[in-house]
Amino acid sequence: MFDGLKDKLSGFREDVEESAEPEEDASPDDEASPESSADASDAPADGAATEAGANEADSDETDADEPSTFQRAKAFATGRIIIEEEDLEEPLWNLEMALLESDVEMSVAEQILDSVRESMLGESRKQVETTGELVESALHDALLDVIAVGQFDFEQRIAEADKPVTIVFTGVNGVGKTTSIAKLSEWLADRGYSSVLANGDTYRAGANEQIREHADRLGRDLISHDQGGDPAAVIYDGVEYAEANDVDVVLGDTAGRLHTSDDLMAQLEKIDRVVDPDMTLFVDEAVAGQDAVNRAKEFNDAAAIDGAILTKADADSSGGAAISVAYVTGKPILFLGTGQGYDDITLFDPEDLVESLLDEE
Ligand SMILES: Nc1nc2c(ncn2[C@@H]2O[C@H](COP(=O)(O)OP(=O)(O)OP(=O)(O)O)[C@@H](O)[C@H]2O)c(=O)[nH]1
Ligand SMILES: [Mg+2]
Repeated sequence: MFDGLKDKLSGFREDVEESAEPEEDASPDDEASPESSADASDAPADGAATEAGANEADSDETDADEPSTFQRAKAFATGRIIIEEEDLEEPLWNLEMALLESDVEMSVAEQILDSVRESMLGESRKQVETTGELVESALHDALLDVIAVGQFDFEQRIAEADKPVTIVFTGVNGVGKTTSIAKLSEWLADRGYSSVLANGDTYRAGANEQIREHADRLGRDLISHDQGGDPAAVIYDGVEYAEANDVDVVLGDTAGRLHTSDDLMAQLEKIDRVVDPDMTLFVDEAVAGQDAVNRAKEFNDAAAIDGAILTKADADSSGGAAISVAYVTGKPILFLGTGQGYDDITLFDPEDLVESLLDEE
């Protein structure tokens, strides 16, 4: 999962290490040991002079903000590294390219770059024990900031909500909505919550049979109407059924649609009006990368979503959608689909994702 992106992030660390660590000839051994040399303070500042030299009036070339070669060499001798803006220029450029190639959305890539730059340079130029550690913590924080946008505790929300909790699933065709409903029903059962499936996909031939198969296999009840019926009415019936039978959660499926198909989007509005669901979850496939990010934004604009499920993460190496969706929509990714089995669903944990992306192994 997300291996391509992982490799690219570790490329950034190597880039910075390469450009930040002093060249051989800048090591203190090659300088005339300036720290202890009495002569050094008398020597005219030549742009790479001693600390004393740098304080003298003739210090035009030793910009107070710029660490001198001596400072860098001294830092190096004590096992520390000074990161300069110019050290980051090329690595940051490469990082930006890597993120964009991995389908990270442009504004998200820029945000990551800005915060990496800021935390690596700080208010003053930073001295760090190792460049690798600095890169790691800068990337960690930058990624977490964008990935964790809007996160809330899904299980806690289910636990605290009045029952039944109604959740409607939307998205384009074939991304895994119905499969995710079946998986989520199982996920909820594992945590002690009962659920009923309601098939609001009255559009596609065979949709009833498909979800019926899942319901039978899982031993769940299914509410469905004939093909061509009103999706809002089916989900409404699902809610009534849940109320009458003390079922905790109603999982309402819908037909795949494009945000541009007006009549189908109008159906979603009707579901909103008639059922007033507690949550609308947008489902898309991680492998769709940038397309998934754009669709999440479009769906959220057309009919506000509360969160997203990214399916087929098991087949995605880019990771761009997983990184971008929350930042772009302001709504969190709540689950990752990681395979075709009922257990192949994982609660999305931004911290876990960041750690696995930065994991060296
Ligand atoms: N590898 C993998 N396959 C998945 C995952 N989730 C769903 N699938 C597969 O994706 C295909 C489509 O899944 P569906 O659940 O039918 O998708 P849908 O969004 O309901 O499709 P429509 O109802 O036609 O719009 C099926 O073959 C699923 O097994 C996942 O997390 N990983
Ligand atoms: Mg379906």
